[in-house]
Amino acid sequence: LGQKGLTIWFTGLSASGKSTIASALEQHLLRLGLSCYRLDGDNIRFGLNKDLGFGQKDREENIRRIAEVAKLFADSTTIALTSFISPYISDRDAARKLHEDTGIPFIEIYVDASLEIVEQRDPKGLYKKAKTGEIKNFTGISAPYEPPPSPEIHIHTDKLNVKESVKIILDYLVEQKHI
Ligand code: GGZ
Repeated sequence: LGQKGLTIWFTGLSASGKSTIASALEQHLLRLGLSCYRLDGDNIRFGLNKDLGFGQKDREENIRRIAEVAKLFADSTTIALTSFISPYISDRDAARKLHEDTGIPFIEIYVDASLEIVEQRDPKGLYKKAKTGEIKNFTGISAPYEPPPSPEIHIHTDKLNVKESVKIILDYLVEQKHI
C-alpha cells in the first residue's frame, strides 16, 4: 500500500511555535519512513514569494501560492507541512477548499499562544519593533489575526511543550488513518 499525501497547515501568531512544532513533527514522520516537505518563511518568503509584503492583499497572495505548492507536494504523495501565520479565515478556507476539491486531506492546526506570551518570547524583537511603529502591519499588534473557529487540532503552546504538542498531532494522524 502506497503513502497518501496530505497537507498539515499550521496557523498562529509569530513566535507561537508553528515552525518549532512543524520541524519536530517532520523529524518524527521522517523517522517513520514517510516522505515530508516543510514550507516556511525561509524557503518561501525569500524565494517564490519574495515579491510579497505584509499588507492584506500580499498575505492573501502569499497564502494562495503556498496552498498551491502544498497541494502539489501532497498530490505527489508527500506530507506537506506549512508554517505561516495565515491570519485570515478566508485565505485558510480557500487553501482548504483547493485541497478538498481534489480529495487531498487538509488538516488545520491552530498553534495558540496568547499575545501576552508571544510578546514575552519575542525571539527576534519584532513585537517590540511593532509596538514602537518601526514595523508596520504587524500581526497581533497593528494587523489582525483571525483564530480558526473549527481547526482539526488546537494546541495551547503556553501549556504544552514541543514533545506533547507533537504527540497530539501524531495521535490524531493515526486515529484518522492518515499515517
Ligand atoms: C507579521 C512579519 C511581519 C509583519 C515580518 N507581520 O516570527 P517570524 O518573523 O519569523 O514570522 C513572521 C513572518 C510571517 O510571515 P508569514 O508568511 O507567515 O505571514 S502571513 O502568513 O501573514 O503572510 C515574522 C516576519 O515574517 N514578519 N513582518 N508585518 N510577521
